[in-house]
Amino acid sequence: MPETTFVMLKPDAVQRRLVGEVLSRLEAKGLTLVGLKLMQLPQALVEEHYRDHKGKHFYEPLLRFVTSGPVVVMAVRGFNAIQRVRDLMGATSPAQALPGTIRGDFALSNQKNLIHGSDSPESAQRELGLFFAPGEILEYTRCEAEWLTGEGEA
Ligand code: 3AN
Repeated sequence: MPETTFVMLKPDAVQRRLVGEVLSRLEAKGLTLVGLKLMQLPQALVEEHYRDHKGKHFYEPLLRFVTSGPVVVMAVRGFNAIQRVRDLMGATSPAQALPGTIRGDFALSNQKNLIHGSDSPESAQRELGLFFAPGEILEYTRCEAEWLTGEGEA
């Protein structure tokens, strides 16, 4: 099913100049970029984004980390995009993230694990709405679409 998911490249990805590397992995997998911004996130937005983690031991440090520098936020579209981005990301912990995944290849800690991707259609919708205004997510047809997808896929 075609889906749009929310992806954030956290401050460590920007500081370590891994934005291009991560973006090219998403593009190489056939996913389509339909929204993109560099942002310095306000505290309130990060609190809302991570509201499910409130009270966990890593919550306050996570807020400090994610507001410590610019992040890149993206809307990424494609067939089963939510799960495909999660597969490309790898496990939360770098100790468990498999080689070949973004975190498996580059992440160094549970906190500084480079990338966030929505984990369900409900969170994708909620998170896209938090970070993108109406009109900032674009619809367009990729010229090579028919060569990268099978019948019934997008
Ligand atoms: P994921 O991003 O893999 O879906 P979540 O949603 O469980 O992981 O956690 C959200 C973010 O909180 C993670 N990306 C990471 O930055 C941070 N985090 C999660 N677990 C830990 C932990 N045990 N210690 C420090 N930070 C953590």
